[in-house]
Amino acid sequence: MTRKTTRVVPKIFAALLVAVLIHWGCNRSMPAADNRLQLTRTVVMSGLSDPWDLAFAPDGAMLFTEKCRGLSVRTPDGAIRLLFGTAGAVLAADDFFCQGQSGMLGVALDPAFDENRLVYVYMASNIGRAKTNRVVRLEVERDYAVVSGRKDIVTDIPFKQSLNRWGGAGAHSGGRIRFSPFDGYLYVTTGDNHNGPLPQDLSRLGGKILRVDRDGNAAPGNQTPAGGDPRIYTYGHRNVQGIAFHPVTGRPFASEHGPGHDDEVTPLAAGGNGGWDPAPAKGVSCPADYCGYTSNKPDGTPTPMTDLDRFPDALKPSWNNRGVSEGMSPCVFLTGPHWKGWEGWLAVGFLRGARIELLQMDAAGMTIRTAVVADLPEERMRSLVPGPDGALYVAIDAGDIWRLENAAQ
Ligand SMILES: [Ca+2]
Repeated sequence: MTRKTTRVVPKIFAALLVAVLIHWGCNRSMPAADNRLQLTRTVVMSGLSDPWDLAFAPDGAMLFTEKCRGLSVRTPDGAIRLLFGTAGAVLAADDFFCQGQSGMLGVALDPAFDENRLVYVYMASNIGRAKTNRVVRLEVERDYAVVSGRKDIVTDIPFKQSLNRWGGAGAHSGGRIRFSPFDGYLYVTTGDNHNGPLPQDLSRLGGKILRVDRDGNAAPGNQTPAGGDPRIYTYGHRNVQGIAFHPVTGRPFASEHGPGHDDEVTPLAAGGNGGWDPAPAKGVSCPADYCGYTSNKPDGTPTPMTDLDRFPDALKPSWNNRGVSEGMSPCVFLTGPHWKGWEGWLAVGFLRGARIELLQMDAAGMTIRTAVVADLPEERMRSLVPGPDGALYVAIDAGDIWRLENAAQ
């Protein structure tokens, strides 16, 4: 009996130890059960046509873009007015058009909007021989009844002119525009147009993040590599859909579509290379000279979103969506004490992935923990913008604008 007990006790102890280790391991590798942010959702508007972006004025007005229609406002009294774009707008734009992923995309208000009434949009234009994406500045009267003073401040952002093996015209245009509350300059995200050499070509503005002043001139401190267009802040990007500024450090972060692998969130630095280079290496051939969905290397490995072999000093991503691509779209930091334990997390929207994910970062900007916004309808999340009331506003492709409020308040 004694001998039997001495054999059993170590076995029980070993089994308990294994159970404890498995439990500890699971807790370390799997999201905790509370890793979900519960928010209260209200539908603010519905029936819109491909809403793409939002901006709030100090008076409470909400400006919003619809890709094929233009820029509109919902005034504080609830009236809705088409301000700029298609026929019937307060200011019509004959050159405005939509095609593929392009049209009336980002919108931003000047940091001094209350005084100067300047609004900026990113739109497709057919002025001139080749179609372009451009940043257009407008002046909107205080009653939103008059729009004037159109000035196209960045006129030479490349546009994919025609269909090729990889997709239709108007693909990969980028299109988010945001003023940094830290340096006051306008950041403009662009796309690679399914064009192999474009992201690493420092003479052209596709596959870049630009940083300009309110007249479209290069901002000081861009540190563009010698000989490059001085408006370029970072280069080597694929199709940047979101840009946000860390609430403490002011550092800009970009969110970017991957090509079937590796959607990326990347902390940026002036003059940095995002490491995307879909041009074929010597001896490699790709349809339409674009290797974005295949391999740019002789060894046949997929073209990486951040190619540290070609560019050892490339900007390192903070997060790569677990090696998959789900149409990562906008991003914004949650700011303000009402977000409680979630204050300072980055909210990231997904199109095909149809969710809002939350990233917690360390001091270096690397993601250390993720969570999701719980119980949202599975919709394509196109725009995430904080409102003046502290809530998070969301535009979805299906035509709604939602207001999300922290239920734990
Ligand atoms: Ca990259």
